[in-house]
Amino acid sequence: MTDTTEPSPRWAGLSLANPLVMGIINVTPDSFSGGGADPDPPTLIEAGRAMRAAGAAILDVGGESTRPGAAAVPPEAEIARVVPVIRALAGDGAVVSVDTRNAATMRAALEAGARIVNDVSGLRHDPEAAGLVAAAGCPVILMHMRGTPATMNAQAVYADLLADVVAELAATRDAALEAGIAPAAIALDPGFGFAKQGAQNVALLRALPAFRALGHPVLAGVSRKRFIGELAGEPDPARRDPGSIAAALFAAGQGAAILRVHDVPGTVQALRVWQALAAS
Ligand code: PMM
Repeated sequence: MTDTTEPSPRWAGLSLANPLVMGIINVTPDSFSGGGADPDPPTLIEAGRAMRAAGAAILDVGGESTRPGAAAVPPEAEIARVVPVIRALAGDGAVVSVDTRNAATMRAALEAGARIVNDVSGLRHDPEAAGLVAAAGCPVILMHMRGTPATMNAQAVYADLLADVVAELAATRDAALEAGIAPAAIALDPGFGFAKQGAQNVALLRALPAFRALGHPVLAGVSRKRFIGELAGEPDPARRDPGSIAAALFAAGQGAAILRVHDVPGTVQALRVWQALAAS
């Protein structure tokens, strides 16, 4: 009998046959979402282990808050925050991504065992970042935003929202390719909440297939974001997990390959039930 099944696509060595859950570990005292209120490394390492046990395929470790209006953190401070956590989790065998805009932090994180770079600036913030990722040959997540976390809210004005964001993200991707990064290493992210206001996030989430059409796995990071709070009528970010899970399932239905979330057990359980019900 001929096997007609296509091999499932892979990214970062992970099968994309089913949506992957990425657990958020913020080693910051000031994350907007409340997920990183305690920057104590042993606590965060335990939290990361629990996320992995609950089904997270990737652990995303960041040391700089990117909430609207946040001030930049110097790379030395960022490295001191993330490296102990990355070293411990990667030492367990976890697939760890480092959430940073700084080449020095990327380098230190990769040396500590991180396997993926997640850059909210799409490798545009630090002129050395693209070359570093190309030389490392590691997978990279390129996110769309305008400006910096300090300035992005004022830049959420688009002539044609979807066309503009897709074109700007495609240009970011093209710059990465020109720097020598392999197409298969790249995942793309529309950047929910980054230079986008409430309804713009909803429109982009509904239009996720237009991002998939760029030819890379798509990551959706909607967890606890302000637009979830607006849709749910929930001002407290730490109480937005049910709404975040609803949005994550919707993103999965729109073809998102990776879901970046705070509530790993809740999202994994919801995905399992949704997939079992949808299976024919
Ligand atoms: N959001 C935040 C930080 N890093 N990275 C990617 N790729 N996509 C995102 O949407 C994203 C990110 C901000 O959220 P947090 O403070 O809860 O981590």
